[in-house]
Amino acid sequence: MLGLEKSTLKVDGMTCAHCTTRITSALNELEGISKVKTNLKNQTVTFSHKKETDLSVVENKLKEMGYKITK
Ligand SMILES: [Cu+2]
Repeated sequence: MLGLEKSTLKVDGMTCAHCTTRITSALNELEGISKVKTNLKNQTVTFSHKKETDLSVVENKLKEMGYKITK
């Protein structure tokens, strides 16, 4: 889709397939966040969003779920 940006966050504490499934569905529910993909090996989460989307909603959601953003 036009005008979408892609961001990747490094997430600490993502240890198994259960975590990745949980994170993927939780972030996909967030307003303005789409195409969430997790990479367990690299401990990253990648997603698409509009330029103006405030990414702190993603960071806060992950923190709330007990994960840490390491950048
Ligand atoms: Cu897990």
